[in-house]
Amino acid sequence: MRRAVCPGSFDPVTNGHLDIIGRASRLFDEVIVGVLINESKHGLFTVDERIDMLREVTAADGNVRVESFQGLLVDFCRTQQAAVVVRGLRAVSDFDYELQMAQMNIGLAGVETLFMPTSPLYSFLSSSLVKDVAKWGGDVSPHVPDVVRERLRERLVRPGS
Ligand code: COD
Repeated sequence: MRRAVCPGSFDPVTNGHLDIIGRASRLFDEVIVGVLINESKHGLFTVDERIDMLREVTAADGNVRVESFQGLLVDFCRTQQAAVVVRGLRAVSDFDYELQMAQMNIGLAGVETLFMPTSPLYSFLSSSLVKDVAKWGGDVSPHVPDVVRERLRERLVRPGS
């Protein structure tokens, strides 16, 4: 079985992430979305909340599974029996960091990285920007699924606003 891992923080999942996950799911028999548990970085959503949202919005893709992981990505790939990592590239600015990670991962464990170009619709989109826009009451509905927009509203609504 050809399996790939789509790893990330997904704090929260955006339409840009979903575009990459959906396209990967058409190339591989199974895609495992790996949500990093990062104890040194406090996110807006807990890992369990991110997983809930991801599971809900990928439920229609029959071959996508969502799991959390801690530690090295290559170790997670080994436990999932996946030899490939899929990463989205938005711009040249993503490339330096992504190349370093890809080369480290192949050196550590022979795990290959497949880079997928973002859809032009989402090339500017990131979880951080979405959170910032939502925090100040901007409309994020073109950028995230409805369930995420609603969770952002609940989490970021300010008393009196
Ligand atoms: N369009 C297309 N792709 C997008 C978009 C968009 N608008 N937005 C995000 N993406 C892609 C990203 O490029 C990435 O491929 C994926 O979606 C997830 O993005 P993020 O931002 O949620 O995830 P990151 O970049 O924070 O994930 C970093 C990892 C968790 C993969 C990394 O820190 C890691 O592997 N950590 C584990 C420890 C480890 O192994 N360290 C050594 C690495 S060499």
